[in-house]
Amino acid sequence: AESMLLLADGLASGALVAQFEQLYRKKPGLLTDEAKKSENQNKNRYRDISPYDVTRVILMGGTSGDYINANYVNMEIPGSGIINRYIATQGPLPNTVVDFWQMVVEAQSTLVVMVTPLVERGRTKCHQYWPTLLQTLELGHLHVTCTKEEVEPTGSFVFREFRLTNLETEEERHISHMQYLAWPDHGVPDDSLQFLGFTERVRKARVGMVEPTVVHCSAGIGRTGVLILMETAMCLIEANEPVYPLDIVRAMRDQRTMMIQTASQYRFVCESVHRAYSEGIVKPLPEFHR
Ligand code: PTR
Ligand code: PTR
Repeated sequence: AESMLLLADGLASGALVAQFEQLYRKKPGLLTDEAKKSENQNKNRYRDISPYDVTRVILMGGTSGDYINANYVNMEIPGSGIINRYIATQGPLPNTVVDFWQMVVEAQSTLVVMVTPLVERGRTKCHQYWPTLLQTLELGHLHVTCTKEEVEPTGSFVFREFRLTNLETEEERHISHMQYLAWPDHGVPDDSLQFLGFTERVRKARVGMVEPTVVHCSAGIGRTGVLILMETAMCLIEANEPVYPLDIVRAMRDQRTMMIQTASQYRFVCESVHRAYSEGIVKPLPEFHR
């Protein structure tokens, strides 16, 4: 409750955003050497967005080498014993689609959250790495079939189900896909209630999940960071723990560079956290009442 007053004050005075702007974007001392290697350069969507070496996802069965532009991001919820595990990554490129699915398989992920449309203002933000409904995308030994597709009545999100078959191991997996559409890069969602509704859906789907959830946008830093901060804050509110957004940003940036890209994204997510709490959209769970 006290942290929410601080949050409201910080938003009103502008101090919150000022602190955000002071924070390092990339954690000092962490290297990104793998991303810069000549054989990996065409696997990066943006030249200026490279994963730290220490937290990068290392592929065992990559198409050419072990590199993908992705980091493990673990967010601890003190007092609850919960650690939310994510893989934050860029939107796949045509030449990284197979590696992307290989990563999903190796991480045993069952949920992929996408916070970008495929195209914005005529520019491609992400390659369509999945097949259309009832079609199968054949990627060597991995076959991906889209078994379900549902657009929310508001048109802001789409839910899909994929069946992933590994012909080598004869294993079959089911993967949920949640895509938020109404959110341009460098910008904020059109509607904070819809964004809260989407994050709630993601969180409900994740309850009890130990495998990492794959989260991506185009670069895998801005919108991906906003979503992870929001979900972390929701879990903190439920655990009756204080929410200090800047600490959350720091924890994220210690694991992937530049998480949450702009001051307006930070302001938006802080306002959404405050709204979720003050309007009772997320409440402390009875077991955490002190
Ligand atoms: N060099 C690009 C730019 O600054 O425009 C990198 C970039 C692209 C950074 C998109 C962030 C972006 O947004 P998001 O991480 O939300 O896809
Ligand atoms: N234990 C308190 C009660 O039920 O009376 C609830 C409470 C707990 C109120 C913590 C505020 C708390 O502080 P904060 O939300 O800032 O962690």
